[in-house]
Amino acid sequence: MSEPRLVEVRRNVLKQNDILARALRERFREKGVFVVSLVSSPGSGKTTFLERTLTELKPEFRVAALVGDLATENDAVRLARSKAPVKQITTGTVCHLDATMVQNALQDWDLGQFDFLFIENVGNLVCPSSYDLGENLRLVLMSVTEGEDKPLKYPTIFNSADVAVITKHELAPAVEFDWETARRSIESVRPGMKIFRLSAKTGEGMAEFLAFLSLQAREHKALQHS
Ligand SMILES: Nc1nc2c(ncn2[C@@H]2O[C@H](COP(=O)(O)OP(=O)(O)OP(=O)(O)O)[C@@H](O)[C@H]2O)c(=O)[nH]1
Ligand SMILES: [Mg+2]
Repeated sequence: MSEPRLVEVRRNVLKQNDILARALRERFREKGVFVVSLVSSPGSGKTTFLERTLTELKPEFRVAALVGDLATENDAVRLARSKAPVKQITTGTVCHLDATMVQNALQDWDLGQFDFLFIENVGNLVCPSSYDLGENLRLVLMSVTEGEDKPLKYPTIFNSADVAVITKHELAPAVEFDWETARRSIESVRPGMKIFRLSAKTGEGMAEFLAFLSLQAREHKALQHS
């Protein structure tokens, strides 16, 4: 395919995705579910963080999760330990989730039963950035073991997200992670972006994040009823 033709095909695909994502967002609004997606490079700790989030929210909120990977049901099995409803989306060769995959996965779920729906994207710092999934909040995770400059090298994913979460915080001293440099990297691509530092292993920083999330969901609901 020639270059202009490729660009045109890609534009049409993205346009279709945006139309469907808009419909999904409207459906989420009608059903009163707050939808949070997670993007990051492979292995940053999305599933570990999400399993802990589901487990900690579950006594108070009705939660569910979708998780995307090219292959295996491994992450769905891990997330299901929280006892929340979980569905794996296997994308085959595709390096991101899209709105159609999310819509199909939700077909037999009554969204009115949930307060929060989480969507863990395929681990990739490039592909997921262009695909709106109809979510209300997008989190970009970055682990301390990846280095402080990832936001500078992959600005698009940080620009497509609302909040940054620095994971594996308890490992920071071992890998000489420089928090101030990381903060400046994020700030330079996304000024004012809210950043959390936490460890899903030790639980440090989780309470602050969960309080923020509940507040976001409450404010979102209040806005819709005003
Ligand atoms: N020390 C430490 N290890 C962590 C933490 N969070 C995750 N890990 C480890 O990091 C590895 C990858 O974690 P996952 O949760 O599978 O990462 P992921 O982002 O879901 O990976 P993909 O779905 O493959 O992209 C696992 O060995 C986890 O045990 C943390 O807070 N501290
Ligand atoms: Mg995972």
